[in-house]
Amino acid sequence: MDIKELATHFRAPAFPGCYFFSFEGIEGAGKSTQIIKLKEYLENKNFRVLVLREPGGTVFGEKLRQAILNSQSPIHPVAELHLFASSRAQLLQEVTLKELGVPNTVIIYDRYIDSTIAYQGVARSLGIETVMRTHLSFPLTLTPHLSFYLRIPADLSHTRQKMRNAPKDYFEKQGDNFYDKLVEGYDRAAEIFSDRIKTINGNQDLELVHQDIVARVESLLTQSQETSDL
Ligand code: Z5A
Repeated sequence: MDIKELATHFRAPAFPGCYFFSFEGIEGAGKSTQIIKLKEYLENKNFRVLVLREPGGTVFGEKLRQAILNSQSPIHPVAELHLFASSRAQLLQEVTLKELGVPNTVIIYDRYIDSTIAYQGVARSLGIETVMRTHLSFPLTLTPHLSFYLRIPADLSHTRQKMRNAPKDYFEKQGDNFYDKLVEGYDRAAEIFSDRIKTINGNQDLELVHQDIVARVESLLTQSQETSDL
């Protein structure tokens, strides 16, 4: 099976009137900032919005998050891959699938499988195919309806990290080359899942970033409404 064929095994969950979105990008791309703004926008449209983060979102997932982000010794890339996939499977089963059963719900993930493609698949050199094969069992075959990839160059990520002046976690200690590979990884993911992933310029005023995201969301909502009216 080649990568394009592997991609056909992934699909968005079918809960009419409910939506699953994810935000992607390297550190400092603006994910948290834009998630807050989109949540507010959707709540004003009377959606019930839940924000979940990866890794994490469940008791089990938060323990895995601490294990990796606070690790003082190197973790094998294969161990990283399975750790992120474990946290994801648990979050999908324990929270996401259950909550999407409640009418008018939007689930927003702060990172999802495209982070695994970029970080473990490309930057850690495991290969995109390996990452996708690890996700071939349900519920890991579920994808968001839309993923917003906030694209910024590696040097802007460093500038924003410096401005924040917080202690560096496990991945933030990696060198410049690692960040260039991450950008390459996200670009590859956006090519493979071109229908789902919307690449947004994260290097513009945050209101303009928000408007770009809202335009994509509105287009999906209109399309879904037209389909349900048929
Ligand atoms: N990881 C992995 O390896 N594999 C996986 O499968 C998954 C994750 C799921 C989780 O990190 C780590 O796990 C992550 C990848 C790895 N690597 N690291 N580190 P995390 O959740 O702790 O951190 P993060 O996701 O990278 O969050 P972040 O660093 O906070 O970035 P952000 O949420 O994208 O950015 P932000 O907080 O919204 O903005 C950063 C700053 O920039 C802030 O001061 C903003 O005010 C400013 N900002 C934002 N937008 C703009 C614009 N447009 N203009 C100017 N300034 C802006």
